[in-house]
Amino acid sequence: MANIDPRLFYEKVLVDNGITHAFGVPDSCLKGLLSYLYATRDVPEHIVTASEGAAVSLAMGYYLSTQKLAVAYMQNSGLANSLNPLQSMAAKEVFGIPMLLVIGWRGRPGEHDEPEHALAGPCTLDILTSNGFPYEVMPDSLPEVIPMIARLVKIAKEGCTPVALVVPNHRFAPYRQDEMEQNEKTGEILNGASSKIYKGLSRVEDWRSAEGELPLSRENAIRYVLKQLYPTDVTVSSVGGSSREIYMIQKETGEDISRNFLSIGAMGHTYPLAYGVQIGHSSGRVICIEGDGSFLMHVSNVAVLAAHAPPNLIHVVIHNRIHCSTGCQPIPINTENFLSLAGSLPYKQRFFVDSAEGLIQACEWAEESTLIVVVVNQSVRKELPRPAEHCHDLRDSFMSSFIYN
Ligand SMILES: Cc1ncc(C[n+]2csc(CCOP(=O)(O)OP(=O)(O)O)c2C)c(N)n1
Repeated sequence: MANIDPRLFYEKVLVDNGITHAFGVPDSCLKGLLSYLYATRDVPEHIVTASEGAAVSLAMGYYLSTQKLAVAYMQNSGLANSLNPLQSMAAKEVFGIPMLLVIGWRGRPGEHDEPEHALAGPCTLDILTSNGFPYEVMPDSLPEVIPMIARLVKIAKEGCTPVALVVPNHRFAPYRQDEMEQNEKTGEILNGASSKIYKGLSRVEDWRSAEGELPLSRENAIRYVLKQLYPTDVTVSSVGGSSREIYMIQKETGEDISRNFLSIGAMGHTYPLAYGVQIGHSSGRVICIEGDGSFLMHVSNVAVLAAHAPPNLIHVVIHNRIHCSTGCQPIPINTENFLSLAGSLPYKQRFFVDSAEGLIQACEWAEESTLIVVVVNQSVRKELPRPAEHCHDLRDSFMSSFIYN
């Protein structure tokens, strides 16, 4: 019962196995460990996300640019929230990204718990099994945990797969020195969101450059963004048309696709993924290119991450007002509300543009954590190619863009 010292767990179990970064949504079974992380680790070593999918996406992006495993932690009730990026991106059947899931196990069979855990608790191990994610249940002594994590990390690396440590209640001892330091850290994050507005390009009411038809299509907007890239930049793009257009344009122009990560799955998790890539990519910029439907799906994660995003992370959101890739169904929010929402997020710079000139200007002016919303028309080609390469090859060629220590 409550045996394992969180500091020793971090140092002897995680760090000794090469894991220094942890992202996630808090859970009471993990309380001791999380109090330790709050008190001793800053962004980006420790990032609290708005949902569990973002934690998985951060761990994925971080692995791509560092070749290192990160922890994605969560309560088992949040495992469902993380399944989309786990199944559609990280699984060995797709991109094959190793990471260590640390899952608090509420509602464990045989233990009394609250009613909301009555179904999720008994299903937890089955969910991991049915998804093929190897797991172990955490014992209550450090000497047993140390070889267990070494085993899991080996399986993760060799099998290119997420693995899980399932943590029953009362495994971690409390972390004693936490309270004051924890408050200080929270203050830092909340206060970190000062914003800088460029007149004429970023106010909601100023985004139109001229009356009439919107001049840019999604494809043209992407073409202009790609033209603004420096050789050291990489892109991370969202599911559907944006990624397929990037693929098409790079193939057409004979450009190397390896500096573009095409997220073929996990709608809504593009920005956390790009954020994770950025952690290991200080020598250039990371341009995240995302459709408005994807942006909207998990915008709370953007709200959390944009406040402390570094200057080299630029988020380009393409606002065509539809889910174009699935048959042009309208996104359920009008442009005014969409821009108000985007404008309220804690990036340091925000630009709303609808023309090539505006887009080029915004890319040039982006020098801090930046959002560029490009408002485009709805014209698209009838056919767009899909990547012909296997996802593992796309992953490996993207990973070859980074210098690993
Ligand atoms: C979790 C999830 N739900 C639904 C889909 C199906 N889907 C694929 S692309 C897409 C539309 C994306 O819209 P948006 O991000 O605006 O990009 P657009 O296609 O308009 O360029 C949808 C709904 C999905 N891939 N993943």
